[in-house]
Amino acid sequence: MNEFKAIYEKDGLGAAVALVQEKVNELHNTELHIAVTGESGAGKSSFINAMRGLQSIDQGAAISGITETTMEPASYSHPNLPSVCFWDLPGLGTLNFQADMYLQKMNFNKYDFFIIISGCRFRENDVKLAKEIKRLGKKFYFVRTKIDNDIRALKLEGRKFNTKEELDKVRDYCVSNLEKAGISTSAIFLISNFKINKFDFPALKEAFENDLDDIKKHVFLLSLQNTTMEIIEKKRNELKKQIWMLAILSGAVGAVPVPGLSFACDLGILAKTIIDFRKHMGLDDASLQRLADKTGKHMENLKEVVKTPWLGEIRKEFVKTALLSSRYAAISAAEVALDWMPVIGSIFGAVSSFAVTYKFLNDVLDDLTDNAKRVAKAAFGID
Ligand SMILES: Nc1nc2c(ncn2[C@@H]2O[C@H](COP(=O)(O)OP(=O)(O)OP(=O)(O)O)[C@@H](O)[C@H]2O)c(=O)[nH]1
Ligand SMILES: [Mg+2]
Repeated sequence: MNEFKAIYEKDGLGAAVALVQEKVNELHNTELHIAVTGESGAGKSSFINAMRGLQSIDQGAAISGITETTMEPASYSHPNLPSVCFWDLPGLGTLNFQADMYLQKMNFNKYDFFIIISGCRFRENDVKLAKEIKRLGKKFYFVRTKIDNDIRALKLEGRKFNTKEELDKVRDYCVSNLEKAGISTSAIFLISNFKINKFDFPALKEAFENDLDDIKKHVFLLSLQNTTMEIIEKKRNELKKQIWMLAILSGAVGAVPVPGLSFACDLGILAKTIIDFRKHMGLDDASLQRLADKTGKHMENLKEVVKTPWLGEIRKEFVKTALLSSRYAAISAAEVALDWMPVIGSIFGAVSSFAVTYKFLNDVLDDLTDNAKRVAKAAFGID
């Protein structure tokens, strides 16, 4: 907003709006590339599917359980957010390269960070790779999959055990293996690819989030599946950050008076925004279907809890009708009550278009968020 104001004062409204458009484009176009490497059978494909909210039987899923002998990185983009891409890299051992040569072949520079996966213990190759990644200035995470198997085995043995203590044992074992091979780190995440809310999976997602810069973090958060209320809230906050910019664009770019509305706005931008928000909140049909498949629920049962008017095709006419409702008829700048409203007011003169669309998009987002929470509750049984 400060930048917007400064440019406005220096170069006028056109330049300031162009800046907003540029920022919005940047948010939409920023790519995130995550490399996943590890020996055959370590759980790379399963991990990539878990992060994309897919099952291995879904269309477009990475095939798991089959030893693939591809020598090239294979890319899997996120079903809702194609700018987020996971790369399945053949293990260093499979290719018999030195770590530096391997990384060069794998187009090292492309990735934002690396995940080194093992289904049992980390070996010399994992360490060689980690050291080279570090030397080249990128980040990596060690992820130990199949922890559910370790816990299940203890149960089958009929032993009494404390899960946390057992996890710590596995962790210590991994740490000491890595130390022996020459790298000291305590950041090892123990996960099950089939239980994305358990063990260290939530901590792993949080580590990614914290290590990314603002824009990449934004994209990463939006790519997460709605498995906890906290994730849904985080998504809401990320989307909220865009609203003032979208309200400016809808009021300023090619804003023509809409017959029946007392102000000019671009209904197309608003309709597109609602469709985007709905997708990010996992409420479009395709997302609901994937969730139903993954959680073994019936699609109808998930749809039952969705009570938003923003279903099906979002037509401009429908957006207009919503804007005409009494709720927005007499909205004032004071109601929007933002610190920077005076700036917007001074720029747009009549603030009505901005204030109404700003409030409107916030209401839509809040409504979609509430629905997303109900769906998560129905799907995962969480509160
Ligand atoms: N129990 C359990 N099984 C897992 C987990 N992750 C993967 N598996 C199983 O381990 C096997 C190998 O998993 P994949 O995801 O195919 O492993 P990959 O690393 O992609 O293997 P390649 O493609 O051959 O390199 C499959 O049968 C998976 O179902 C996990 O976290 N827990
Ligand atoms: Mg695989």
